[in-house]
Amino acid sequence: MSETNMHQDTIVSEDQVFMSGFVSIIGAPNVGKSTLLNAFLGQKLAIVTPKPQTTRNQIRGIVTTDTHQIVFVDTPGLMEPKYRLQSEMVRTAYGALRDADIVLFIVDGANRNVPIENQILNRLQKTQSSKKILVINKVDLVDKPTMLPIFDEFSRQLDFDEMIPISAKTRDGVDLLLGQVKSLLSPGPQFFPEDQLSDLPERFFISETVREKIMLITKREVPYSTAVVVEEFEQRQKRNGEEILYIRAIVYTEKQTQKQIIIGKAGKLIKRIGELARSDIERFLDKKVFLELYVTVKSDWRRDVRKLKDIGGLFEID
Ligand SMILES: Nc1nc2c(ncn2[C@@H]2O[C@H](COP(=O)(O)OP(=O)(O)OP(=O)(O)O)[C@@H](O)[C@H]2O)c(=O)[nH]1
Ligand SMILES: [Mg+2]
Repeated sequence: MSETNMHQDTIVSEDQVFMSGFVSIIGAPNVGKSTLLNAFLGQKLAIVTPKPQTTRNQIRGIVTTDTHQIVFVDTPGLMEPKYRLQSEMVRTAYGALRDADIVLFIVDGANRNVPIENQILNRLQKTQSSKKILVINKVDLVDKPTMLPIFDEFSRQLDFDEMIPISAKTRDGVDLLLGQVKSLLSPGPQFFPEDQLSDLPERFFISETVREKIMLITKREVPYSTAVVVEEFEQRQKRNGEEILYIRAIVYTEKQTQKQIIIGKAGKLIKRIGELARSDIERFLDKKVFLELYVTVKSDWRRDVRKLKDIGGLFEID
């Protein structure tokens, strides 16, 4: 905590100082990081699918009360990168360690990924400035006693501030974990207004929602070769005076065959993707939405830095 920050601390009452901090959620792909972010927020902010490598960016979700503000940072799953998009995802994930006051290291208790876990432990051993919590997730899928050796194993490798078994899906242990996070916070300022849920623009959540539906519906390489960019986003008035949010989004694929798969026979699949996404977007924004989707090919965009910059989302690539 810097001197300047200390001066901005808000006194909540005579004996209570406002507490705040950045809490990064890291782990291997598919361990439940985004599910946990959503569980903390009590609403869906980050997309979730059963497929690994769903999240591609840092996604900040903010929890504010009278006494504290926690900025949770969801990150892409860590892996051995094979192409540029993946190496940007890894960079993005480890980048979230830099500013973290607390790190939540999430491990899937039902499906271990030891090589990546060891790599993360290695990084955490060098990240001395942040507090660390080991979170074993998906305990709804395993017998609790089988967790004990896992905690033992990790505690021998790193001195965690806390260790906890949870189920992000059923919320079992999530409030306990939130309590642990709060108890590790330091005095600090309120970084964001109290009613702000995230610092990302609405168009990011719109494109992510479309991408989620594509990831859920398509198979093999298609989910990984797809990116979505919102091109137009404007409030319009229909002839009957009704307000509607008009959204035009482009779905990028790498190959003509992938484009055909996403469009589907007689445009059936893209229609279904559009319907599912529209209903989620309407719920998220609490507005009536008209969503128009176009599918186009941008060959090898995942491997091409320039193309990645244009359509890869929020990466800052140099
Ligand atoms: N049974 C069970 N499933 C869970 C739990 N938490 C998450 N899942 C499921 O695990 C899958 C992956 O969840 P995500 O939240 O997308 O995982 P992630 O770590 O964000 O994955 P990436 O973004 O790909 O790195 C989804 O099918 C979730 O429903 C849990 O506590 N129990
Ligand atoms: Mg995720």
